[in-house]
Amino acid sequence: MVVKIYGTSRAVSPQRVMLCLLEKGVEFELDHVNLDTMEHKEPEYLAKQPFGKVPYVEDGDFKLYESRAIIRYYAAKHENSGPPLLGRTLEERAVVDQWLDVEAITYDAAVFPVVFNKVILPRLGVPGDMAAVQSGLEKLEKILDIYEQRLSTSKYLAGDKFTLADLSHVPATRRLIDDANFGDLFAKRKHLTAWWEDISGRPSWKKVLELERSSPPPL
Ligand SMILES: N[C@@H](CCC(=O)N[C@@H](CS)C(=O)NCC(=O)O)C(=O)O
Repeated sequence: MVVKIYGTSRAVSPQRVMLCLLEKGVEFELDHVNLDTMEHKEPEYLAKQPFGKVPYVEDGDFKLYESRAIIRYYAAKHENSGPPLLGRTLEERAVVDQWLDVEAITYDAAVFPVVFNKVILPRLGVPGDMAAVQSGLEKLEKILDIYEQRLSTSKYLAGDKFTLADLSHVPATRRLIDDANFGDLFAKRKHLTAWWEDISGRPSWKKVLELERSSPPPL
């Protein structure tokens, strides 16, 4: 059964799901949802994803939204193919969950206003709120100091293996570094830099970038 992902290969949250499926070797197809024409707020799409966000997936009769719930599901469903993205023991899994929550609740909350105001709004011809960018950057400095400390004693966030905890960071971090041009935040922290080079160098992420390049413009 081919997994159907509703969304766009240019958006961060669908990219998180594609990245996980590529790591696991799960076949998927993208059903393009045009965010520019607000297709995600149309009744037909809201009937699938009532919050009007992408991604939303259909896997036969099974339907799911929220990108982190989706990656947890597929990492568990395909635990024995591809890399073990959840951890093996109860404790390893708990640490993966801890860092997944840090990503969702703390990291993303700081990165999002930076990328939204510095990149997304200006692309739409709307001036971004530079105070929100500044505030996000100040929060990120503190957050990334903690990451640097963690990564000085651990190759990956949840231990010595690449897991969902690392994977979940990739799409938004790429926007922060490459699109918003805040690579300095990483460059000045050597362990963070090594981690980013490692996780963004994985073939799965290169494939997501290829899919992004071949997707219908814009967003
Ligand atoms: N927590 C949700 C966030 C989904 C989300 O915000 N998706 C963005 C694209 S990355 C979106 O749909 N934006 C359009 C909108 O919010 O109107 C998830 O992880 O799936």
